[in-house]
Amino acid sequence: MSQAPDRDTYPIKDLEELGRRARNVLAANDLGTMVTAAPNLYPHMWSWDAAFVAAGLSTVSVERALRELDYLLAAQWKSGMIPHIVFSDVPGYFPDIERWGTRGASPEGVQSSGICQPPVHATMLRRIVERATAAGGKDARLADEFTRRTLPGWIDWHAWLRRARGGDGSGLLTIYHGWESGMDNSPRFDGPYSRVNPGKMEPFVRTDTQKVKDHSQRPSDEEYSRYLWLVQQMADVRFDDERLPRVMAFQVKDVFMSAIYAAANEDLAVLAEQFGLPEEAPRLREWAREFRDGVDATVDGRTGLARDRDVLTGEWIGPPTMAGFAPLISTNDQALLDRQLEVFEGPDWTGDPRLAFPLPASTSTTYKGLKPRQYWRGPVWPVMNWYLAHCLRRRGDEKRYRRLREASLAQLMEGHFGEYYEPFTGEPLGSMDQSWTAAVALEWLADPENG
Ligand code: 9WN
Repeated sequence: MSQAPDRDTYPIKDLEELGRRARNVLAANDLGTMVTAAPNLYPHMWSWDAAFVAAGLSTVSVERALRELDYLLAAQWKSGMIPHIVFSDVPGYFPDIERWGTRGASPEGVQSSGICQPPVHATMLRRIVERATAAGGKDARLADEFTRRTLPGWIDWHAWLRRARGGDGSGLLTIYHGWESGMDNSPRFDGPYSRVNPGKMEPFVRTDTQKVKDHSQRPSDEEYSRYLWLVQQMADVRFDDERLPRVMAFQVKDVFMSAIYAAANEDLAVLAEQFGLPEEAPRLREWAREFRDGVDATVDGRTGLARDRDVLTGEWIGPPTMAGFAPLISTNDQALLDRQLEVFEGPDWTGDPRLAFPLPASTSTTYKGLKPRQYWRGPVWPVMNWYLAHCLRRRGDEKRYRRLREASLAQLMEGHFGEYYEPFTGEPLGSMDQSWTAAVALEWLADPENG
């Protein structure tokens, strides 16, 4: 099938059934304190997953959605960093808290990893607040109280990103680990990782490959040894922000994360104005401008795609991955936006007639290094489809939002809520019942007009 079926293709009862199953997935993954990222493979809270999960939860319960964000924010480090994992008591994920060496680094009673993930939180909070405000009554009151109380924490998070990762005037955030991008083994990072040479470290046993039986769907052992080496490098300097630039063997200017940050600063500025901290808005808008410009400046005129940069070699990063569409998230330049949309809908991306559904794959489907079943090297990630569509809709592009919605619903209708999907066959891969996939299904199902 090369065209997404029209909305009318689905009897309303099938859509209701999809929604019922998505709500069940979130309920089953809910430990009460947190909704784990996936039932088996990821039994903890992940930072950007939690933000998307909260948006999905808010279609069911605004109160539960806000609790999710509260739980994440309670793990914020003194520096302002929001860690990428907040650990539950459920065993079975590696690297665990011992391997991270972060015991005591988080607030009392919380255990976390020592790196961050893309800052989608303010954008998702704004989404939840809008939904709650439209609902009125108790939901609106809860959202008002929550936003006023937590705004300083979210602003500290953004200030940390600017200070610790983006204060060099480039308008781009630095990551010290591929995990920070959320797109762990994307071909974007092949060059930088090829220069990471693991030294002496404790042996380790992976748990992910015990859970995902087809190992070709996960990163390789060689990739994992580099991931673990970087964790050790950070632990050796006690995750000290000042020392990381001097010791880390992996340092990349992440263009996708920078665009997310630019957009989230705009959203945070709006929230600050509405909920009692208007004096913060100008500096948030200034960061938005700085990073929007930083992202725009990375675009390769030949391909129309934005690029990451390897800080250690100064080189631009070439492979055509979905990170190249960072300007769709953040740019204000109409000509650039038009060019990006042309590429996005062209034969190397959603216009590839071989696709099961016209959705963006994590790596261009015509790229020679494409691995259609392997994680961030080719599969389609439902959560990214929704996020990009949300950004387009924010610009008023309802037509493209709906197109992506139709294709996404067609993809999700098979009902497993896969972590990612094979682009040509539509087969669900990785973890099943992945929370953020269920969450975005609920978002798609929420009334597209009134959202
Ligand atoms: C490492 C939880 C996370 C997502 C990431 C995704 C994957 C972890 C892993 O799962 O990463 O952080 O163990 O593979 O790449 O985006 O947040 O769903």
